[in-house]
Amino acid sequence: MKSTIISILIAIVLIGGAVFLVKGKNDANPGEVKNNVTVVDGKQIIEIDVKGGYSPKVTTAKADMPTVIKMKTSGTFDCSSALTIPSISYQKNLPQSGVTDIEVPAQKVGTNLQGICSMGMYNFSVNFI
Ligand SMILES: [Cu+2]
Repeated sequence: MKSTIISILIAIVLIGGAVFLVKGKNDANPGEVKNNVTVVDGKQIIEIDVKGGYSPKVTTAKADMPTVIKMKTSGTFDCSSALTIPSISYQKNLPQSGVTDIEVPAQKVGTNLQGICSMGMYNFSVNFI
C-alpha cells in the first residue's frame, strides 16, 4: 500500500517535471514578439540576436527615421553570422562574438527589409510602418 502511494507521488513529480520542461522550451521560442526597438537621440535602434538563426525573426519599426540594426553574436559558429541584406547592399561576416552596427537609411512606410544568411537558410525581416 505504501509503495503504491510512493510510486504515484513519483509519477506526479515526473509528469510535473515534463510539463515544466515543455513550458520552458516554449518560452525560448525565437519567433516570440519582444521589445527590441528603442529610439535614442532621434535614431532608431533595433537589436537582433544572431545564433542558429535570427531572433526576433520579425520586427516592427518606425518609417522615415534613420535606423541602426545591432546584430549581436555570442559564440555564433553557424552560418547565420554570414549576413546579407540585399535591399541596402549589405554583406558581411559577423564576428563570432560581439555587436555589429548596420546603418540603415530612413525607410518608406510599408518597406519590408529582409536579412538572410549566406545560404538562405535563416532570415529575419523588419517591417517599417
Ligand atoms: Cu545558412
